[in-house]
Amino acid sequence: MSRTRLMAAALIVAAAVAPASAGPPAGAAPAKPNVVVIMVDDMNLSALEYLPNVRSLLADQGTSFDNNVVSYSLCCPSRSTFLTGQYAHNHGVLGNAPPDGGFAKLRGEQTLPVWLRQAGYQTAHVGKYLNGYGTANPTQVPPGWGEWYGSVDPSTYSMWGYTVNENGRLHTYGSPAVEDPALYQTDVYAGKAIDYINRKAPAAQPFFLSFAPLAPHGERALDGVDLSKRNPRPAPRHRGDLDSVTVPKPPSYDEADVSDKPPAVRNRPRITPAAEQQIEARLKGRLESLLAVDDAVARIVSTLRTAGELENTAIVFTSDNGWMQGEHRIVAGKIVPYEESLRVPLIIRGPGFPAGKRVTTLAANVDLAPTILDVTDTPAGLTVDGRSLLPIANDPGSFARGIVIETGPKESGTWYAGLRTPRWTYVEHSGGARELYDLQLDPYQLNSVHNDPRYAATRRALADRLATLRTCSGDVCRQWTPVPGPQ
Ligand SMILES: [Ca+2]
Ligand SMILES: [Ca+2]
Repeated sequence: MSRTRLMAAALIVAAAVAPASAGPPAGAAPAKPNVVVIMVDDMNLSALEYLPNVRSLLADQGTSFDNNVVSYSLCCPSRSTFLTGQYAHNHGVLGNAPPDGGFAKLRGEQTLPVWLRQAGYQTAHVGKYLNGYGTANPTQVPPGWGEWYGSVDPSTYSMWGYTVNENGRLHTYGSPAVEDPALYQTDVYAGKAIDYINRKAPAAQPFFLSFAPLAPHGERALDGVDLSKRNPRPAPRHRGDLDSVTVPKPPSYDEADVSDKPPAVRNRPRITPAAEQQIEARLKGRLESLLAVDDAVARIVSTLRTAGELENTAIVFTSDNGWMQGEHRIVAGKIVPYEESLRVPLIIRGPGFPAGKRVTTLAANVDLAPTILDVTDTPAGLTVDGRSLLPIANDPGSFARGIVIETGPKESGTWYAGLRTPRWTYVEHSGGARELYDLQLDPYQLNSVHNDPRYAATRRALADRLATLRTCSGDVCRQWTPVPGPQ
């Protein structure tokens, strides 16, 4: 028998056993929703106002978690929390680089894409993954990803000249110094995301797409160079669009009295005009780079709509950590236990998330995986520390909880562990410094009350809760006993 006739015979057999219709049988559960996670890098909450598509297509059509924090405000630990639903003290990725952290530190066999794939999802990742990815083996595809377009470090940190592992084959887009509009990182990634959606939408099988552009994170090669240059560089079409922005100056900007703060802040100089210029230059690069992300959001939503998948797709928009720009005299950076570093946007549009709703209930990045698992009816492969935000989106209530805020490892010499609750930020620093802010009375964290006798009972109670929660796992992380206010 010829090969063609063999195949024809096989097709006849397959047709005989296949059901007459591809649709679900009557009474079957509705198709599982697709999930698209858009995770930007180092975006602080205040940048949201510059992203009209994120606001109109995601926030207005979905649920905004306005009080959302990350537990460890640094790329690799935070992204590992997204992938596991665990605090850093459980997933063990305690930094961006070996030996404490980095790509190699995460146990990839137990992560969200693995669980979703086991539950019948098609999966894909586009863009930045865990720090250090590709340095040891640039063609490696981490477990769980059916399609893989991961940027290889350190080229990840360049808007041009980045190398992408495309399902095992390396492709470099342009070169760092040539600003070819067609090869701008965010746009190229968006093209891959859209192509994936278009290819996967017709299938009955749902998909999980992780989309992770570098913006608004700085480009490594530009750090410390000519301040007239944007860092990161925006797409050429957006350069200058936000040239008129000025540095926001909340009451915590260039904090005048830092006597309440630990030495790391107390020893910082006031912000000079030159430092303010640096902050402003960085701000323009950051915000203008985000405009391409905003365009990508519009393209992704439009593609889902055209494909008929928009109403059955949960779209998550968030950042791995926040960003300081002059608050408490910190000119640039993250990792610190202050609101601008801890708080990031979290918007979820999709089935079960009410349109235009704003939720002030405390949420955190440990909730991302539990929420996605809930939405997709998928079991976790390990003990998660967060909780699903799906019920909270529908019935926020005002339940109290304490989110662990932490850095590490303890061996590093400089670390902190603390709690962020709806009302309090309490921090225990290595070296003995303490901070306690009453966010209800002092939302800008101008006056740490850790030594104020009226707050002694509050501080004792928070220290007691932290002693349990700093090593918590699973249910223990979700338990909370109320803390007394000032006496
Ligand atoms: Ca980051
Ligand atoms: Ca102060």
